[in-house]
Amino acid sequence: MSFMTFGDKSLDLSRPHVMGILNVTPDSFSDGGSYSSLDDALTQTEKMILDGASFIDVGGESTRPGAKPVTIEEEMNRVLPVVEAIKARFDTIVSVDTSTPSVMTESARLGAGLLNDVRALEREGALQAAAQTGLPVCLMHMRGSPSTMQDDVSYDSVMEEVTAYLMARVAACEAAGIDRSQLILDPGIGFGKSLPHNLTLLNHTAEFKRKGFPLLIGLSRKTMIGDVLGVPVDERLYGTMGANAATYSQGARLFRVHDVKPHVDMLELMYRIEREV
Ligand code: 7PM
Repeated sequence: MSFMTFGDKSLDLSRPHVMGILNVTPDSFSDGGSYSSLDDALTQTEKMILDGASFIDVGGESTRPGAKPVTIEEEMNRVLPVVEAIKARFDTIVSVDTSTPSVMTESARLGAGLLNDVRALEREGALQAAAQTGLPVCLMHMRGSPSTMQDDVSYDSVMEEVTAYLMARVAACEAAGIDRSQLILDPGIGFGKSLPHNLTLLNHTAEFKRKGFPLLIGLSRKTMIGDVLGVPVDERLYGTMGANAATYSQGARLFRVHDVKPHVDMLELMYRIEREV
């Protein structure tokens, strides 16, 4: 029915699922401590799994505006050992936040279950690499590139542009041999959008849902939450949960977050209320 298979595990996408964010960029680790980056990543992973995460999203490229681009070799060195170590120790779905074809190929070989690409497989060779893996893919909308995306943001209609872009990427995936049943869509909150654009996208999640694909929402602790509430990044949990709940009500079922347990609990209530059992 609404099951999707992510490598060695299947999930019922009629219910909510939380994707825990695991950053393996160097600035996300404290150096000089007794923990290695890998130990730190595994400790965080174990906690997120115990808290109820269905996916661990491993990302080795900082998409922060102005961040310096990472080389393919560097991204491979950051991501692949973590994918391998998680799959060796835990029964979970590893999602890989990458736009790099060789990272997709090698991650799949090491047991990753989902390719999560903020560039929607636009990089040279990415469509072919993703198709080769046979894995599901999350296609995200971004206007521009991470270095310039927030520079001057204007849309005639943000809903129309994001929808048209995602449908064009769906078509490109199908042409490359990726079945539409393998695709998840994401409006790309904060990626080349002003606050009103982000609010419009969130208020119209139901329209994306009508396209017939599972939806993933990634807004955890993002600038838009800070812009609305006037709070720093470490005080954005309640706002994040409210915004995620608003999209759950409109059919989103996959939530990419830093704070797993609060979302697992919130979403369980939303699901039970919807089911009345
Ligand atoms: C710096 C800037 C660091 C932006 C991290 C980010 C999404 C994603 C990211 C999303 C999907 C963040 C982002 N965001 N993948 N990867 N959807 N599918 O704030 O919204 O986590 S990275």
